[in-house]
Amino acid sequence: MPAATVTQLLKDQKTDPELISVINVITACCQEIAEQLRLGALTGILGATVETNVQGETQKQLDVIANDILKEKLLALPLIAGIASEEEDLPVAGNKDGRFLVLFDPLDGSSNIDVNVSVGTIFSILEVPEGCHGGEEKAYLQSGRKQLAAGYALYGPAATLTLSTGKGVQQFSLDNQGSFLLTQAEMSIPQDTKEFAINMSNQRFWQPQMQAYIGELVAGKDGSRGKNFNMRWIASMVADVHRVLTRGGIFTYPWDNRDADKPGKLRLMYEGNPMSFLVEQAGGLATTCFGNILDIQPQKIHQRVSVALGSKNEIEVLLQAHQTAADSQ
Ligand code: P6P
Repeated sequence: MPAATVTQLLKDQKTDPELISVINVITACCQEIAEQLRLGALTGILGATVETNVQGETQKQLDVIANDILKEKLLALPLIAGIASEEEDLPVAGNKDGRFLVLFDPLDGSSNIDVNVSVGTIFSILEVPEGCHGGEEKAYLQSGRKQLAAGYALYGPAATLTLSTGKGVQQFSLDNQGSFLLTQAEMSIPQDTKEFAINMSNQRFWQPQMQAYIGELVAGKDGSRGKNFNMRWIASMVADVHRVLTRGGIFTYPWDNRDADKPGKLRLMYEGNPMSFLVEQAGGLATTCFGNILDIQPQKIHQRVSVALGSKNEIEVLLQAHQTAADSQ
């Protein structure tokens, strides 16, 4: 029996046909982005532009190309009321009678492109609230619990699509005819782990309880945990989170003590929320260390969030470290 396509899987799950149409457009965009990436060096589209985005980050040519592919194809769909992107200062209105809002990071981890390390596309789908339209920021300021679907494409040794509409997490692989075919029907995060992902060079900026927790992981058998841990850091959230979804672990980009208004580097609406949706659907936890990420009521479309997500039992150890610190204050 041939492996199911995205459409077949979603139909089997009795997904709203209009939501299937939106996901199919996103999937087609990811296929096109995968092709652009594969040929990048040959077509001269690697490297940076002279522009910076709203985040103050230098835009790679492929950031702009991926963003334009998603923006153009989604806004051409009458079902789309609007889009919001890491690469767009403001939301872009679509059809005034449209039903869906799509938020995306078109090429997450793009600093890795020029060194041929995995990057990805992250997306989140919301319904436009009654009385709102897709050109206004307030339409998008919904908690992560309101997501109808979320997922990412990972452009790695294989191009894969990981997706959830709230009925578990499924993974698809891109075949050589340009179709994503089902390769994992039910992704589930192991509850325990010996692997953690963090950028250790920021250690001096973490809160004391995070420094203590990570210190015990680094201490391994010689510390209170009594077992050795491994560290991984790809500096591409999609790749690090995909490893966690596949074999467990924790991924964290913690609170930064330097700026109370900038609680972390990652963006809530198109990184934190979609990834947290997937992680919870796969049996893991996703927290700021002070509350569930999916419960946050957003205030700004590009607002940042501190993130710790992954294996349930390990996240609970981290949360206990924060609770103990709070109790001692
Ligand atoms: P650092 C990529 O720029 C990104 O937004 C995530 O994909 C990744 O996890 C993180 O930033 C890497 O940040 O500070 O290690 O370069």
